[in-house]
Amino acid sequence: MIRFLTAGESHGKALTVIVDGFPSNFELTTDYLNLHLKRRQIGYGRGLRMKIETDTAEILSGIRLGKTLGSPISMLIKNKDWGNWINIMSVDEVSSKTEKISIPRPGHADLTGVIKYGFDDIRNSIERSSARETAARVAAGSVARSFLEKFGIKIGSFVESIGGIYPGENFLNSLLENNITSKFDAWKLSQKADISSVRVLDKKHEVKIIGKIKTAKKNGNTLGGTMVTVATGVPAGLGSFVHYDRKLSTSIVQSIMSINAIKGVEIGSGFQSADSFGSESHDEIITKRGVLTRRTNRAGGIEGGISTGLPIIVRSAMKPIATLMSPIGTVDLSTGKNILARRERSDFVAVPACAVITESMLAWSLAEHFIRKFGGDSLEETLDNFTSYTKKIDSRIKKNFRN
Ligand code: EPS
Repeated sequence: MIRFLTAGESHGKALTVIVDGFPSNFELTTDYLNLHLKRRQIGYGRGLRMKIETDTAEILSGIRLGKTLGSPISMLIKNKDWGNWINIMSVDEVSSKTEKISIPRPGHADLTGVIKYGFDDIRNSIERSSARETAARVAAGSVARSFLEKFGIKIGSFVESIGGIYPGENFLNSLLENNITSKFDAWKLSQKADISSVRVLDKKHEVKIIGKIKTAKKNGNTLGGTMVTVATGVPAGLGSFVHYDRKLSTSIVQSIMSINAIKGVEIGSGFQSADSFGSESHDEIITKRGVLTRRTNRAGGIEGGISTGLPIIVRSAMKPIATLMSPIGTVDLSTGKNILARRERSDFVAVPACAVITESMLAWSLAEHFIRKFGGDSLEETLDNFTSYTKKIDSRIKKNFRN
């Protein structure tokens, strides 16, 4: 089984992550990790912190001469901003007084954190609950992603809406209503989205969204949005229906839901399918050039918790960032009195960056099920297992049913 563990506070010295369980001999470069870390920093509407940081991963172990060793891969991402927080974030006690925060922001982990951990300073909640931690997740997810690419599995995403502004023509509908298996490479989708400052696919849509973000900023407000994350080249047969925790869908939804500020995740046509007739929500099974496939992909590439071989389509909703420059009401824990919430440097919108994080988390879930199915200690062994399985899918069905 693969696993990863991140550590680090938002304004501490660095984030660290250990990734374990991947086979040896697959290529992984620092440049590849840094490309995705950089993508996580992008987007119109982000705050000042992203101007300070240039996130790069230093690989400390697990890779030699550009290839994985099969041993744990550990990585370090320095927080440049730590230089401004040395006293406040000191590991050892300091003689200078550090200001204690007693005013929780609604919507953040400020209050739940102090209740749960018995803190006397909200700073202790803020640090680890910050979305800064997702930089470490992108590093981990990029290891998974690089591995999956060796098998032709590609991942991409785009922003579907910000602040309730949707595109005139929603590409999500084409993904759900067509079978685009062979032609489509999800990474190309990301490359197109990355050109836009809010990671949408259409210029007119971008202009409208930027207008709305400007209004939010002017009013000291924040916005959320929805994202679509796609994986192509995923073979049929990942996941299982035999147990709740073996379903591919279970793992994907958990992974995406774990990202800061995510409040909704659906696979395929999700909530919309609840409003449709069965005949409108399922994907007819057909043969294309002698191969079994589906006419549409409303299931989002998963049936019965198992991948169908069609693109995996995940849609997720991010709530607006909790820190408001024109704050809403809260209670000062030191006085018990009603007061407006504290301002803390933050982003106005982080949906474009969040979409990049969903790519990493989707990669992780797919790699988890991929390695569970195909195993192998080296890339060559995994490739052998993968090829022998995928090559025979159709002939096996014919043999089982037609003899
Ligand atoms: C983030 C770093 C944080 C925030 C943001 C994401 O940095 P700072 O707190 O120093 O400004 O910009 O986190 C939040 C919006 C949040 O609510 O936690 C990052 O690296 O992505």
